[in-house]
Amino acid sequence: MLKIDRRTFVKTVAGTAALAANQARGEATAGESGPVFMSTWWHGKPANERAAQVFLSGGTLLDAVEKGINVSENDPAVTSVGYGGLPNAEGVVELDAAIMDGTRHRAGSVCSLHSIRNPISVARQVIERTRHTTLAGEGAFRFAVQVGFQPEQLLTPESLAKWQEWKANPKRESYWLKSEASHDTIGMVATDGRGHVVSGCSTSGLEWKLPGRVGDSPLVGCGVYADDRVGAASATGNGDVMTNYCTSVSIVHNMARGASPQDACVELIQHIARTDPKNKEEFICVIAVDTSGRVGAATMNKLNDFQYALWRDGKSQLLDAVRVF
Ligand code: SD4
Repeated sequence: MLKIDRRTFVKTVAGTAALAANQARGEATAGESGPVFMSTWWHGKPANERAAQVFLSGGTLLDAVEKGINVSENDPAVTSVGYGGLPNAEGVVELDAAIMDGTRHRAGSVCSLHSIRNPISVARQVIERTRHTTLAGEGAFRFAVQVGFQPEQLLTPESLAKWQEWKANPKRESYWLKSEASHDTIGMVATDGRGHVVSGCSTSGLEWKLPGRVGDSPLVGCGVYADDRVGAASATGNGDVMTNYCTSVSIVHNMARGASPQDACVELIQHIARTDPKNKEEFICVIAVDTSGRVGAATMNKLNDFQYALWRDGKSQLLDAVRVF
C-alpha cells in the first residue's frame, strides 16, 4: 500500500482542493493545451475575443495580443487607455505601453507617447524595426510617425471636461501625494497552448499625473514579462507602488520556482503587503498564465473588486480575482 506522510497528505488534499477551485474558476490543469487569452477588467473581454479571432485566423500570438489590446485603446469609454484616456496635469494624453515575446525574450515599449492612439502597436514596431527596447516622449512620437502612425487629438469632449473640472479644483496638487485614481489599464497575457507566451500592457497612466511620469506598464518586468520556459504576467493598479516590486517578473520567477500562476500572484501580493502594510490600501492587481494554460489573478484592495476576462476553448468570461486582503 502506498504510504503517505502527514505533510504529503496535507499537500495532496490542498492540491485537490486547489484543482477543484481552479476548475470552478474555468482554469486549466497542467498539460492541457489550446490557446488562452487573459486580460484585466471588463473591456478585456472584447479584447480577448479579438485576440482569439486574430490567432485562430492565422495570426501569431504577438499579433493577437497587439490587436486585442487595440480594442481597448480605440474605445473612448475606456478612460485609462488610448483614445479617450484621461490626460496628464497639463491636459495632454500621455500613453505608456509594452509588449513582450516569450520566445525571443524580447520586448518593445513606449513611454509618454502623445497623439498616437495605439501605443501597443508602436511598441510592437520597436521590436520589429529597431534594436532598442524602449522609446520615450518626443523620440517615441517621431518614431511612430516615421513608421506610419497617424497623429491625432486623443482628448474626447468627455475627457477634456473631466480634466477642466480637476483643474478648477484648488486642492488639486494633493493628488500627487495621495492618488485616488480610477484604474482600467489593459494588461493581457496569452499562451498558444504549445508553450509560447506573450504579455502586453497599455495605459494612459494615472490621470492628472505630472508630465513625463512613467508608470509600471511600459517597464519590462513590471507591466509585462514573458518567458517561454515558464509563463507570462501583467499588472494594473498604482504603478508608483508596483514598479518598486517588479511585479510581472517576480510572478514569473515565483512560477519558475514551482508555484502555480494563482499562488505566484498571491505570493507577490503578500510580499508587497508585508514589506509595507500601508500598501494594503493601494490598488494592485495582477494576472498570470503559465505555458500549460493555467491562470492566476489576485488583488488586495478591500475597497475595490478586480475582475479579469478569460478566453479559453471558445468561451469568453468575466471572472472575479482572488482578493488577498
Ligand atoms: C500606472 N499601472 O500608470 C498604471 C495605471 C493603471 O489601471 O494600471 N491603471 O500606474
